[in-house]
Amino acid sequence: MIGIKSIALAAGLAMLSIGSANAAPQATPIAPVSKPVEAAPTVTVGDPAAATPAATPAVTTIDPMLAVDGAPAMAIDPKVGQPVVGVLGLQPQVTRTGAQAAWFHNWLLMPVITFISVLVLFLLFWVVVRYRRAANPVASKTSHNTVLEVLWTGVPVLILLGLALPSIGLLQAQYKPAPKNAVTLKAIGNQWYWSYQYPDNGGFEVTSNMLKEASEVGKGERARTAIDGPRLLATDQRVVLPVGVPIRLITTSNDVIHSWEIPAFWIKLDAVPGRLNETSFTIDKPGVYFGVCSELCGARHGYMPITVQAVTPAVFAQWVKAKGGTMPGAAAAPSPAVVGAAGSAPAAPTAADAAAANALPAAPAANASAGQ
Ligand SMILES: [Cu+2]
Repeated sequence: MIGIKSIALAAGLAMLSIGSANAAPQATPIAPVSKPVEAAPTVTVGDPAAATPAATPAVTTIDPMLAVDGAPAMAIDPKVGQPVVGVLGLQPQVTRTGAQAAWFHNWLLMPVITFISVLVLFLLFWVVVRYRRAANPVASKTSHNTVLEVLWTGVPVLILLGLALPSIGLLQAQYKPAPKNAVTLKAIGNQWYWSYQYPDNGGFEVTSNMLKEASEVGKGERARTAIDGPRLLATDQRVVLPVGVPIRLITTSNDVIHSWEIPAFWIKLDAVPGRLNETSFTIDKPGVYFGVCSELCGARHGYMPITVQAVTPAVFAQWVKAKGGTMPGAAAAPSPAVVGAAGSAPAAPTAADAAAANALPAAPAANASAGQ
């Protein structure tokens, strides 16, 4: 079983490496993060289909911006979306829930915790010094003090209440159901890689494997470069998501429990076999964000990272098209398979495509919210 998987993986990497030789020089100029992204929307602001015919009608699915693996080439900000050497604290948050949580952590929890710890430490020292035997030979016999007892019960209760209120608000924000116009990303854990489906966009699937170091691959195989991201975090295929659009994240697993996590999104959601977990978030800033599987899932648990590339909605639409998918709002476009279904709602071909293209049936999202 593992043997077959690793052979398939090696074959896939080898195939990717053929093209990566071409792609690398294209992406090499490490431009400011936003540059490659901002350039594209001007091409296809309205209907993504409108811009392509002008260029080369024969090769409409390949966007010049896309690297060979289909992900738009985007430079990485080494201080955002990944751990930084020597830096403490939470990663810069790029979702509203993340910002709320970071505020709660940085400006409420940490000050309160620090104050209480320092106060208790001070009291301990004070008791040790002031009431030591030499300084205080006759000990007090006091055993009750009503005012003190009311205070040391009441003050902690007030502190806990002050923490509980924003905490409950944060909990609620983290599990807020996604609105109707959300883009659905289904993350499926496998031993030991992630696969992704876009049920709202034609149900195409993306498989994301960790990129190995140059010293670990055979000659000619694709290895990690600085453009891909840090060691153990870079993947061969990035998950592409639009910024400013609510994302409905659904997780499940094909084998054991995994956990899909992106620290910069304040997202960590278990991927459990036979079950759908759901949450939602909205990314506020374009960029590349890294995460790892966060549930001990086996021997290669440490080698199934997650790479999300957040782009503008227009670029996302281009990417979806390049992957053979469809945008929910767009008219049933020049896909030869859907000639007959011109008038029908976009949802119908989407579901049909998903069922046909994927061995794993796309379970209805309704179950997910019911399960929560
Ligand atoms: Cu895992």
